[in-house]
Amino acid sequence: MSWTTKEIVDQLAKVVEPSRIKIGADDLQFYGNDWSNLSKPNPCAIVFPTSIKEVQAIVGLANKLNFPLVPSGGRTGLSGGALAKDRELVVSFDLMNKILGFNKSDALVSCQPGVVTQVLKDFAESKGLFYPVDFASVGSSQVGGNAATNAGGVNVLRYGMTRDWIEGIKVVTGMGELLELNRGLKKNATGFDFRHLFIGSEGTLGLIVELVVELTNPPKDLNVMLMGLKSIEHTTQVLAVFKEKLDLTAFEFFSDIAMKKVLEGKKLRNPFDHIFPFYVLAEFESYSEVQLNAASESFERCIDFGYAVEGVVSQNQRQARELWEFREGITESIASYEPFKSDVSCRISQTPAFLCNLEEILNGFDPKIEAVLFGHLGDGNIHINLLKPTKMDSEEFREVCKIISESIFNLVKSFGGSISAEHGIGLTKKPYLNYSRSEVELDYMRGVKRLFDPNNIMNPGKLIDI
Ligand code: 2HG
Ligand code: ZN
Repeated sequence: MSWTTKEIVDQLAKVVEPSRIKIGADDLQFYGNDWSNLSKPNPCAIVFPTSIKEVQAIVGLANKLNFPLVPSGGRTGLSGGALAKDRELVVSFDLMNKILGFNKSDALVSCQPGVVTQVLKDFAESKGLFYPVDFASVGSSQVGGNAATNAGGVNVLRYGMTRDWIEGIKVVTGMGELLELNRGLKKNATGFDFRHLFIGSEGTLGLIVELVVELTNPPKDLNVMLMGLKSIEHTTQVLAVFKEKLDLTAFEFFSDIAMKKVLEGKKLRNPFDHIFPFYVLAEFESYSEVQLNAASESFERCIDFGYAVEGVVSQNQRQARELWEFREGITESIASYEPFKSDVSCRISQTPAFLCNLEEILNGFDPKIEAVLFGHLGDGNIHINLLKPTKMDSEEFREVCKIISESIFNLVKSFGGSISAEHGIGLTKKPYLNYSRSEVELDYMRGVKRLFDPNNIMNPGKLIDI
């Protein structure tokens, strides 16, 4: 980029109030980074637009002067998708954070991209409705970022991913045009649905500037059951038994190391007398005796078949939240180990075989590197976090992890799975995209990128190069 920061800021100040352009070192560090903490952020400036017109003007300038943009929401991503490391201009949506409208009979809410996920969830609740996409970072992630990354989380088994709740979006393309896609329509058979190209595109095609989000009825009386198991294959067997009789809202699993780290990190009390090799957490609605009976019958069957050894079930909402802490506290509890993260998926029916192969692969590597397995088993999504041994140098650790993760990706490929179930490709998975997408598909992806962003100013270097 041949332009200096001053030149860019001077031009920007003609289209956005100067007080909404930041170049202080702390701001550059803060807004230029995401939770991947992959490398040192180095943006040229941060701009905070307040309207679609301003976003279009910023994109217009970026095209004219040829400087790259990085869209920025809550920056809770784990793949470096929102990392600005090459003097990009960060476009933060923090100030475009309004709920714009709500229609009860459509159950649709229109909002700006900077609305924090929890705010949308609370808004839905205030209307007697429910926004079902849920994950640990809902308190800071933003709806625009969720759409750009097609965020998943713990309720996908029942409710699907973010994509399934977006009934319309307005986007500013890489060329600065405004597209209004699908306009909240439930049915629309008019050809290519561009909305779905932008959802999950990680900001590489354009900027999402408004959304129409669908809400639904809230689930009733959620109950949570946590079970201790002897082996990895039992996790999927318990899932099969529970799915037969219950409409599950979540089905999660985690390993003994995960449990140990959470007990330590969160100072929680072990609900069992000892540590089991694996745990599963099942969440289900229990609005009548029927579901409660089905849950206890399923549990008893699991005990009889030897799939589960012990279990505890929540008696009220507080206990349900406490049981969730064992699962939701994992990421935070292992953060200090510089975890090397994988986030893979395969078909649900193939998870038993996949997990057994995965265990074999992991057993073949340095036992000093602890592998924490957990994830959303009910939708086939497995998180693998490799932990850095205290005595190992960070550089060496990352090199070993790359070798391990290539073996994992080969396994994923052999199962026709995905190298990123929900965290996205960003920078971290970009070199491996061909493990999940064919060369022909990648060519078409490049073609789509060129179509919407011919000057390659939209989050360049992420997801795919053109
Ligand atoms: C979760 O499921 C998140 O808790 C984070 O997707 C997973 O830390 C991870 O690898
Ligand atoms: Zn997850």
